[in-house]
Amino acid sequence: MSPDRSFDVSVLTPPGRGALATVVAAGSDAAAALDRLFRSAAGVSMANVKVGRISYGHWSSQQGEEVVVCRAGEREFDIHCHGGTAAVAAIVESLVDAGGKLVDWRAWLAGHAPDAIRRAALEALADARTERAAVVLLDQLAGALAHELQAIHAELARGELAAAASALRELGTRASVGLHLVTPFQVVLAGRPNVGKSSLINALVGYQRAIVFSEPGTTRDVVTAVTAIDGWPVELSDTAGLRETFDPVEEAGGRLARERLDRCDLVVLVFDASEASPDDDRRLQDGFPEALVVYNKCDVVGARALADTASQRMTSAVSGAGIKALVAEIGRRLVPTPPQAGAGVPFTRGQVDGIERALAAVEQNDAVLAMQSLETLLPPARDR
Ligand SMILES: Nc1nc2c(ncn2[C@@H]2O[C@H](COP(=O)(O)OP(=O)(O)OP(=O)(O)O)[C@@H](O)[C@H]2O)c(=O)[nH]1
Ligand SMILES: [Mg+2]
Repeated sequence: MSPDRSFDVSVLTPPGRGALATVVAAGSDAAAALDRLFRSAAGVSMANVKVGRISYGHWSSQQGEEVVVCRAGEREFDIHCHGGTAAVAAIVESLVDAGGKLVDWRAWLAGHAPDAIRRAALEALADARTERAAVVLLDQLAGALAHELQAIHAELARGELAAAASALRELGTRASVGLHLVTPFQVVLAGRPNVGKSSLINALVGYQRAIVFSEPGTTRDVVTAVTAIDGWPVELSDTAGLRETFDPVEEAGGRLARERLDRCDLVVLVFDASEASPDDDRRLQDGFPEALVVYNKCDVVGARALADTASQRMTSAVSGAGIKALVAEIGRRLVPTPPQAGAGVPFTRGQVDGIERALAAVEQNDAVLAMQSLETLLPPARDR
């Protein structure tokens, strides 16, 4: 809480439409301010409400605004009012007029979340893009990562370095999914012009995101669409066809495509099954040995009939054949081993770096340094 004011005010629910909103008032003078602004139906003073109990009543500055106030802590009150903007704005304004200091919710969290991991989990939850991502973050809010880190810390204290190293490595394997709970995985569709990249991205997201045309060189800019694959957030990028060209715009598109390809999590290389161009295909494949290869237009009469394997899929963006299997394969490539329910998952760069530093120290037989690295992530010993 800011030292120069008697209490802080923050809006805990996101802006925009909603049935309910929550405004928090916390600090030594919060109860007194609420007694001036809130008319409890039971006529009780907020100073006499037990922690954890609620009071129903009216907000005095807002004719007819019914609110429920919960005493969330000794000096902390949650005011549950109508959602939208007007009721929230009026309640915040009256609290500020009564001496409160309005603070942004992230700043509020920084001052009030019990520890760094839970604060980061709450922040990430506000930006979680899918239910599956939120479930993993809720596990971390409930202490999954903190418990695993504490267990490793205890192993180090007992000198069980091999067990600690293996547990740190296991946590490290979950970093990739953890870092993509808020920031989507980047999947880029690339290939020669006219093979059906834009048609495929449309088939993958289920609507007409990108322009499809029978002439090669249609897509110039990078066209993106955010979707969920197997419950994980994924940004698909459709790119300009890769070929030698004298058209400066198409050339610029090719450059943008290559930039995307350099920093993505998965390349999906699209080839045309109805056209034989094995030399070009091989050259592209050599450039992206890790890519998932897709032979599209398998519906065309006389198209190559190739084996459908984990590294090579047959699709038709027109008939939809193979699209489901392609989606499943992309999901498997991005998250080969999804974390079990309740597993600790590092989900910020700082957590992943701390775990990597601890592992490097253990590998140098330096248990003390490894423990110090973990302590930077854990709550202070007295709160554990
Ligand atoms: N028969 C058939 N035609 C397809 C399929 N996928 C795409 N096409 C057609 O192929 C042509 C090119 O499709 P696009 O999706 O624009 O291809 P692209 O790879 O994005 O092309 P550029 O943007 O020029 O690089 C269009 O006429 C599509 O209708 C498919 O699976 N089967
Ligand atoms: Mg295209």
